[in-house]
Amino acid sequence: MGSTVSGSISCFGEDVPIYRIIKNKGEGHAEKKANILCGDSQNLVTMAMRGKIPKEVQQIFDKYIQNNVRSLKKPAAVQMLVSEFSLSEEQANDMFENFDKDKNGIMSLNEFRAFYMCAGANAQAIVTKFQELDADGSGKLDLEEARAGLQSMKTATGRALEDKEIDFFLQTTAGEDNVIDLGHFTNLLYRLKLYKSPPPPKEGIKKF
Ligand SMILES: [Ca+2]
Repeated sequence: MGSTVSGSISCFGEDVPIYRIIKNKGEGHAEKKANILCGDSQNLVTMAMRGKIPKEVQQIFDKYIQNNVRSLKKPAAVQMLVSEFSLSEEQANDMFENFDKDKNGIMSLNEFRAFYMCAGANAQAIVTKFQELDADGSGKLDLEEARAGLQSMKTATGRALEDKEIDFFLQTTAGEDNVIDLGHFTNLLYRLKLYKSPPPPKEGIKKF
């Protein structure tokens, strides 16, 4: 079983075969499984929320909490992202929306930890790359801009992505409106950093 799959995304230690996903797109189950493990941004955030809270994460967060409540309402969270990570208001807002996993308008410590893991000290570098790719300066990447970006990037093992891999990353990153904001882009870079898959086979991907 599954012996014909030769590409996978390594996501927090779990390998997800990507050709199965592409092949069966629309058939439901495989696609759904991919989304649970690795595919969409929100589930990536869930995964990044597991495990111990690093000390520096706690320390930054605690500067902004009030009355010992270990969560930040959106305005305080955005303020933190602006002050600590030199983001603009809009950028901080996109980050907040992306990492507010349960969409309750509050950033929990775990949600902040996910942000810290995916962006953290690299937030400015991510913004710079994002702006470089945002050719029309709209503040969002459309699929063409994002595709050009992916074509210029490398996997964790240092090779360029192939077209079908780029399609996969785009499909699983863009929001419903087919645009990629700074929050989605942060996830995309993080996934790429984890992506250690060998190149896909040139042809002859068999059916499952
Ligand atoms: Ca939340």
